[in-house]
Amino acid sequence: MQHRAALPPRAIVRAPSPSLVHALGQEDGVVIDLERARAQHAAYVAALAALGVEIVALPPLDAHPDACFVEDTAVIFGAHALVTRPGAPSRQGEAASVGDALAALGLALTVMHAPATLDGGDVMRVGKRFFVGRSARTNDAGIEALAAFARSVDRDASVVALDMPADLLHLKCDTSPLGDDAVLAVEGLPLDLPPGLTRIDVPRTERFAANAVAIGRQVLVAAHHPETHARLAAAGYEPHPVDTSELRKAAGALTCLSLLVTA
Ligand code: CIR
Repeated sequence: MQHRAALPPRAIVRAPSPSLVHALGQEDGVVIDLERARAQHAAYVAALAALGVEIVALPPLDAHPDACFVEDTAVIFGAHALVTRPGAPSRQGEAASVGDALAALGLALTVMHAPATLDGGDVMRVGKRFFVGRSARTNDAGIEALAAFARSVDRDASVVALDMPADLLHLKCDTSPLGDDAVLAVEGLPLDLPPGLTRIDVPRTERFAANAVAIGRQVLVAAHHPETHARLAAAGYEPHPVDTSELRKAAGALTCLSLLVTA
């Protein structure tokens, strides 16, 4: 029997367009420096590539100021993808082209329809368990659509919904997976983890660093959060600090800038 060689991880990304300066989530008086945001995005993509990730770069979408935050437009589970209907109406036109890119990579697509809404930033998968935030962006119909998708791919998949406080955009602002057997989570976040999973707590003072991107034991993590870097290193991970401070002005963190395909 012939075995297909394992593919390297791939990441869908999309550079910010000039309209990023109109992105959602900016606080009054804060101004995004577009050139700096572009440079930080490019450095983030370069950091992924340096870890052996193949980059699939989609063209910027000037009609959609938030389009660089590709994570919100799909949930990937093995060789399957759920193309979401993002909760912000201005973002719903972003998803189709991401779906096309995922299909071109060989993933089987399921497409979410109204009235469901769900942002990928609200979904954290650890192995076969999906944690999903019920938030201003993700509604009950979206959670049901996620559960149906997950169980259609693997009947043992489970979905745990968590109510997000009004001041938290997405679940993954406070927690993110480190592969299939560990999570990074801000101290005090209640997460019912399956037995055997490791939890690495992030101090409240470094909350932004709870959102990190793991490629095996290598972890892209927010720069200037030394205690989190130290805790990752102590747990056997290699932290790679990246600075995305301009994208943070639009409520973006690290996971939101890519969609990882590993199957
Ligand atoms: C938004 O409000 O939709 C964007 N400005 C930020 C999205 C961040 N997405 C994510 O963390 N998954």
